[in-house]
Amino acid sequence: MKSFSVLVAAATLVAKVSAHYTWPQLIVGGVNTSTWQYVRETNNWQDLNPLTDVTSTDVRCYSSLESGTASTVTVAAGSTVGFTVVGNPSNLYHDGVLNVYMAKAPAGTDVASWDGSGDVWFKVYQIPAIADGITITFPSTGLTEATFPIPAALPSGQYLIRIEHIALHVASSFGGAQFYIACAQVQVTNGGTGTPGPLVAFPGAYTGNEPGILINIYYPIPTSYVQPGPPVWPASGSGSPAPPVSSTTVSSTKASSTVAPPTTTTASTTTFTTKTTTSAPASGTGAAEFAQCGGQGWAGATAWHLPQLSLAPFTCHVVNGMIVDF
Ligand SMILES: [Cu+2]
Repeated sequence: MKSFSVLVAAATLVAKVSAHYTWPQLIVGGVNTSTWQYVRETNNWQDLNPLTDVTSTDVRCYSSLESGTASTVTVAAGSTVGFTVVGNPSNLYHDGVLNVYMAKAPAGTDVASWDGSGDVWFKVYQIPAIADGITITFPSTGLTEATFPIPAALPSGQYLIRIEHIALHVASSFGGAQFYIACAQVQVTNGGTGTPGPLVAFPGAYTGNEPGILINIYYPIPTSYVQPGPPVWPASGSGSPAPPVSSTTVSSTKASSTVAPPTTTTASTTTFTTKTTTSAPASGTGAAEFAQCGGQGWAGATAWHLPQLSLAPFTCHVVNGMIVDF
């Protein structure tokens, strides 16, 4: 109980910390470009809050409240680009999954003034969760950036690149999943002759009831995971992490160099602490929202959560020894 008192005291001190994130910088040629230079400034550029309504037009680029002054940068088909995470802390610290979509601006339309409407979006990259029947893990958790190839077969032209991290730590009720979204504007050169697809619309691609969006990732532990959205285009060797069972069929060096999620960019400045004490949930006291973090039923290695006892909208995390993101 002594450690529980310390826990509450620490929580009180930092209860106002907003611990979310966004994607302000495009990575081109291995270099971070300036904040909101090629990425459309998102509504959450200041508060970092997620989008939770997948039927909103903002599920497209999350930029309805901003002025849309981003420039368009030239990138070659087949080259690697990415987005840098900025937040508090600056990494994808929520357990979740990642998708990257692209959409081609209609002929004659400047991508800088295009809204991305219609069935125009195709997926080029994803980092799903991995459920092996015993545990579920989230390879995107902790990344400070997400990089991926522009498909070599992609025709030249102007495109939006839409990245999303779908945080699933409180996704067990409808609307609980948190979408961290941004769109960049690119001019693709040296393109191929492929036909991207399947094509989806935003909003439209998700209802919020998908098994990979409306999901309790803690209890019972999911024995499988279905990544939201269409399959990655092109179908193979395009940047989607290969399931372990099929990795032996991926034999080309090109494929093996592009299928794995980045491993060299995991968070190095943030220490997630595993809860080691156990406290019964408090009831009828002001500590209830903290007591939900008592550790019962959760033994995760990177953070601790108790969504089955969650007092929405409170969730529990320990970052650098402090509790954040209530
Ligand atoms: Cu958050």
